[in-house]
Amino acid sequence: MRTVTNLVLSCLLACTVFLASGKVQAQTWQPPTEAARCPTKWGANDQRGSGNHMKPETVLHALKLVQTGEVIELGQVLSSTMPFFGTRRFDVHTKRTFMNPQTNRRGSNEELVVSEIGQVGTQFDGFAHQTIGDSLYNCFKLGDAATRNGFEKLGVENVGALITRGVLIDIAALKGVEMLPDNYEITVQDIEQALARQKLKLQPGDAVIIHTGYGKLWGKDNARYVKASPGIGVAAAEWLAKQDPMLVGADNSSVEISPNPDPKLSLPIHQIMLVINGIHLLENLKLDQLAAQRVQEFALILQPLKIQGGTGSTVAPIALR
Ligand code: UVW
Repeated sequence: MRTVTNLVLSCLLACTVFLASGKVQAQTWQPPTEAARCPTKWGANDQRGSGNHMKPETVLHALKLVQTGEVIELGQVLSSTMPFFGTRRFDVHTKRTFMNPQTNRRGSNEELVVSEIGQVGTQFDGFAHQTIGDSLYNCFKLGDAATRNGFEKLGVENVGALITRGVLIDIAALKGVEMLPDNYEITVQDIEQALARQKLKLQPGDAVIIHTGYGKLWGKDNARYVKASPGIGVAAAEWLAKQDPMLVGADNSSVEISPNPDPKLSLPIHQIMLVINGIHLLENLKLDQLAAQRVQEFALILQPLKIQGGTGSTVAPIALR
């Protein structure tokens, strides 16, 4: 009964919004209530979400795809000249050579990096990264999880190594372009057509990697790269979440279409994936080589930095084939 009431309430909220003008305007998406999304399918108090797919069988299944031994790097180089979202930064201050006084003349070099290390470069989003109001994945409350020293729940240090089958879904190739237009919304039909064209089917636990071509702008037109981007819309995200992946990644800043075509929404796919379904996101991937060589099925390997209580981590994933 409670579920039916929630459904009706969500629908009423989702379907209509009354504007000051008195006109009714369709609203495209509304976050579900806590009762409708918690506990998640992984169980009350679960903090691993799609990371629960990591099992020895998952690793062996992925490694069966390794035929040539070729390693393709999917991480962008970290530098102060990469595109940044908002006030994020990455500054390297080289601490110049310290020459030790001993007779063997051992010189020592190191650097101080000033950065928002969880959320720059090719980055992995953990579940502490996003909320719906004051509520995180599995309805953990911000007030119970967040401290000045990091998150006591859902911290990225708990994710560990992820090794799984990676599937490149090449939407740019499907459309016959090098790069999708800035505000192109990737639809369910696009994904289904691309998979059919590539003769591939998604499996639970996959790393779903979407090639938009937008990564071509990285380091060349940073302003354009962060201003907008083609990516999956709400319908495609909900469809992908039903396929039960370990993560969804792309060669753009936020995986999703940005800004959202509905101006009332701010990055709803972040909420759909991270908060509602507990599926990790992988942003700013370097996919040019995978796409050029048509490597569409491979073993994906990554491990987020063990930042205690962190919301995410810069990462350097690799594809093995
Ligand atoms: C964007 O930068 C748009 O997303 P995130 O906060 O996940 O990095």
